[in-house]
Amino acid sequence: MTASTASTAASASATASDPAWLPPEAFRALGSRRVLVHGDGLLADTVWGEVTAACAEFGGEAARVDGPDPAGPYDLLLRTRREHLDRLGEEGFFLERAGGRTTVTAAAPHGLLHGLFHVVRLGRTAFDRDRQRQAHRPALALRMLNHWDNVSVHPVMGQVERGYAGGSLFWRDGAARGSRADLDRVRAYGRLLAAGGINALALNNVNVHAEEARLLTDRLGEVAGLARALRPYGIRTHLSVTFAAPVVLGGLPTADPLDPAVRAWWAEATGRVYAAIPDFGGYVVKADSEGQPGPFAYGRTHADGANLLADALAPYGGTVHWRAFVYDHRQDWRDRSTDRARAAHDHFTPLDGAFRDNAVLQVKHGPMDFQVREPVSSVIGAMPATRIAVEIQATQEYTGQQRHVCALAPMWSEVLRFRPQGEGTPTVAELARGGLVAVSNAGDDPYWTGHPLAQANLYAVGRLGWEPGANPYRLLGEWIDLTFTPERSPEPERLRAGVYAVLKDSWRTYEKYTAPLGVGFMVQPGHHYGPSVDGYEYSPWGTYHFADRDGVGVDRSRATGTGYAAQYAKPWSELYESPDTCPDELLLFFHHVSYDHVLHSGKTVIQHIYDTHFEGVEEVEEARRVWASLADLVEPGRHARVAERYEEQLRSAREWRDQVNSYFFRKSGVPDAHGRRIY
Ligand code: GCW
Repeated sequence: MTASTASTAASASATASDPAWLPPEAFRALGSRRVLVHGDGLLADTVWGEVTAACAEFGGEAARVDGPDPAGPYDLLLRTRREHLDRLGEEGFFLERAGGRTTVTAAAPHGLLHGLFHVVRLGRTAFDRDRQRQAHRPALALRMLNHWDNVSVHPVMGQVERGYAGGSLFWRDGAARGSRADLDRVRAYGRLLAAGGINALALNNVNVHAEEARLLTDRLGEVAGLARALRPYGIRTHLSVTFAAPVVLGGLPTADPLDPAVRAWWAEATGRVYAAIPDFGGYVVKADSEGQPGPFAYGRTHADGANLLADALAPYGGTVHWRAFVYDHRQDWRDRSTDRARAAHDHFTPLDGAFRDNAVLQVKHGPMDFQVREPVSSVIGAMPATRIAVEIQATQEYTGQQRHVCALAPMWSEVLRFRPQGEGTPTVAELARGGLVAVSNAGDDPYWTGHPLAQANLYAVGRLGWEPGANPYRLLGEWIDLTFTPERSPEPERLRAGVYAVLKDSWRTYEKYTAPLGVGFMVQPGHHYGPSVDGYEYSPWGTYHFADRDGVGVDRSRATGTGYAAQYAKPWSELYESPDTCPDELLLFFHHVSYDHVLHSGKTVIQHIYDTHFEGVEEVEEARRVWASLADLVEPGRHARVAERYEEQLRSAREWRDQVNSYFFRKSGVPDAHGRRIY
């Protein structure tokens, strides 16, 4: 046994950014013990760095050992044993405790890293009682973030498309961040993501502009530099690419996926990527969607397109994530037969079985576009022979843009536990063999996410990908315990309960004061913040609510509507088909009903609209009050930032309430049963 005791070690999180869910304090239980680390390679070095830093901080002792079963006194052993690979995979680990010793056994260093962070999450409880050996393995092999970052500031979208947390973590002034401090921050970001369970990240926007296209070729060095900063925490780097790359970068006359010169171009370009980044993850592609080029221009299918890239990546074990977000964004609002909700299903289900194994179809969780309430996309259960990845949106484009508190884990959890074929059949998480993908909500803001409480969403992505059946409220509690370390607070319970109270129902609160009963949109066009009930009503985007003096909602039934309800398997197709059985929260997504239609709740639609909008604002007022009451327990900077955002949330929620209520009062002429103020 070779041992070296930690004396000084640079803190792995040395950065100006907020420590988020990895404050030094979270390492106290581990760092005050005798810890042995066994394992070789980059990620084992990372584990060793974490352990030595923690021990230096809290007075423990760290030693790195050659053999997996050292003698001598220790409290925690973190070891790798290759023979468990079948059972644990690269990322899994066993945890056990006996005879006063806690042992993490992984088959590979990546598993060791996850095991380390698991011990951090457990804190003292990792050391206070015996535990039988328990295996931990991620349910979804790929847990990925997509950054919608541009290299430069885009004139309309800013640097990060739909970004609410400052500029990009990866680029500044048109060049990849390369200073020591910048790369430290990228590394710290990778560290946070790894501690939440993320293992992959696409660096750039799926809307690929000219500069970003070149990341694939002459700007590849920038990608390699960023990949180097993320690699020590087990985050594999992916790139969004343009389908037109052979034309715009290669000078070919066509990007036709069946053209041999095009295929050769992709093979060569991909070879160069792997020469520079041997563990490169693969490509993300938005094709034939909102103006991005794609295979339709050549009369080819999306399977042809995806397979072209899959074939180029296959020799290196890479994957293409091909997005299913394909719809007509230049539709005529007068045309009632075209339904955007149907589009992905109509385009892609006929192609089931036609995609290569390393071509993953990345499907947004709902059929429209990340609204606060949508049904689960019918595509997810309809393509058994295709590897599906489910895409969720951590960046709060339609859920308050990180000025409003909206903890999304409860919504994502509903999606992941939904069973597209009904009781007794696989869940969405089980069907998502291609992984869970989230659009990141992080940027170069010191709190990473603009709103400090939006960190909870970033945290939940990887945790739910790892364990989709986890209770999302437990994950909120876990995030609070790590971030706020209440056990170090003079009043742990008041702190924990207060933060929990403002997060717990925040998604439903947001739903209450915005678009009702699943109808969606009603946001201001373009930037999508704040109410505009008719903002998209006569637009080409396919997002309508059809309110008139008698009623509201979109008829998507088979019998009289667009037929979207029939794209589901039973029992959902039947349940959604009739307003009598359709769940209240999705009623206006699937049906156009009169204002006096009575919901299962016993309320009329119009009274439900009034009630929820008044309640939603009251809930924000209450949350703001609770947050204010925590001023003495929360670090002042963080407290002030959240308090300030509550002012805006409340202003905006009142605006939503008054516009939505007034709009429907004016359309329907039905007064509020409780005589409250409507304008
Ligand atoms: O939600 C919409 C956004 C676009 C985005 C698009 C997509 C990256 O408004 O900004 O483009 O979805 O998912 O491709």
